[in-house]
Amino acid sequence: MMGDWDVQRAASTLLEAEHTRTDRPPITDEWPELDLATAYAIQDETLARRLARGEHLIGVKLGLTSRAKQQRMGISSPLVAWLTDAMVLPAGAPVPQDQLIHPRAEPEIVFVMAQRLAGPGVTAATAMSAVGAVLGGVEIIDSRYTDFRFTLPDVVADNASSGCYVTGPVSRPPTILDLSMEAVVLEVDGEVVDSATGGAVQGHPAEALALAANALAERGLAIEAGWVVLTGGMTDAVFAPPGSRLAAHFSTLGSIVLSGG
Ligand code: OOG
Ligand code: MG
Repeated sequence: MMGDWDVQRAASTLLEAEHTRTDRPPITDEWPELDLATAYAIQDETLARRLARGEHLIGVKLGLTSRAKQQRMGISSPLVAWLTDAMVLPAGAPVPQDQLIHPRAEPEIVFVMAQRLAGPGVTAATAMSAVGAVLGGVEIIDSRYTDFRFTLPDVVADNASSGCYVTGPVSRPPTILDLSMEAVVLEVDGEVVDSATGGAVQGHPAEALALAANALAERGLAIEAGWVVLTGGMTDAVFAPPGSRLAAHFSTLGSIVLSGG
């Protein structure tokens, strides 16, 4: 059985699970030798297939950049994954439950790039100088794996549990904010369930951006001008069931209110 797995089959399996909204066991249960380089090849193959069906590449997302996320998932290493235009949730739209398996919501700091950013050797300071705007965001993650149980290669192959994301109403130039101090309070049905500051994300979200640029450079890639970068969940993710009402209140980047559908 396990000898049957390869990049093509894994990509087909994950995209099919997404399309049919059917969760499944981690691929490494059957393919324990799956390594990180092969997992990124699977991620890239799923991107190629998304683009072949007409989606457009619009940026990257980081995953597992905060201790809250790393502890929950039991994985201490950050990762990068792809964003396409099909993953954009318009402001005010409910969580698209009919397209997702078991969505969870997490607040993130979002960058829009003014300039191309290519590693290696990118620091937080050089990363920040390539940013055009900063926004608050909420990512709706949706693992294809049952109960969000996975290893690092599994979640890399699964495009870091990508679902969709919404950005907030306020866009600021990066220079006027101390992003390590930017706070977010996460509410479900009017009750505060979690809070964090930007410092939770690798000490500063710009560190996460630098990390992404340097990680992509190892694969001969760069962060392009105009791209969106989700820097990773600041808090643990919360379930977003139908009928719930989620809110992420940022200290200077405004509030995002989201109906669970
Ligand atoms: C992996 C996705 C991680 C983040 O911001 O940490 C991610 C997961 O938690 O399922 O998007
Ligand atoms: Mg995320």
